[in-house]
Amino acid sequence: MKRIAIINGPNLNLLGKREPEVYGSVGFDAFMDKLRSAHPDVSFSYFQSNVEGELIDQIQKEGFGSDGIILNPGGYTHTSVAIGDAIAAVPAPVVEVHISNVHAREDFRKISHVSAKAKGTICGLGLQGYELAVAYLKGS
Ligand code: CA2
Repeated sequence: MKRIAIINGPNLNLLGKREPEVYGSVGFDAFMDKLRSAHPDVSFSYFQSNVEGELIDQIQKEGFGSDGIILNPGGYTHTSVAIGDAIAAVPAPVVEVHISNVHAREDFRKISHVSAKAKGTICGLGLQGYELAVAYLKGS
């Protein structure tokens, strides 16, 4: 069975509770239930943290223990060289996902320290971006 790790960064615990016009109205726990039912052949782990070092620890753990990582680093995308380094250091492919279209927002969101180290990036497609990343990692 494939093991796919989903890792969400800061503030994504607020999904479904705040700013639904930007990030939608579905919380991540409900979304994980849907994902697990749609893919009974995949073992998913889910981790969210607001702490940069905890995200790096999880990337290192899952980067050696899973078949692929779906990572939304939240605001750390635009600031964290260390998260980029962690992605480069692990063998598992990492797909970077953003719920919103970061290129259609403020200029600082156009910079990513993650994209160059990731296998690929999906942004602007809402939670469907995570589903597309699962489809990719299942086939890879
Ligand atoms: O679009 C994305 O997925 C982002 O990674 C989300 C980050 C933002 O800093 C990135 O530029 C793009 C922010 C996450 C905040 O999440 C919230 C969710 C619901 C309510 C409030 C914040």
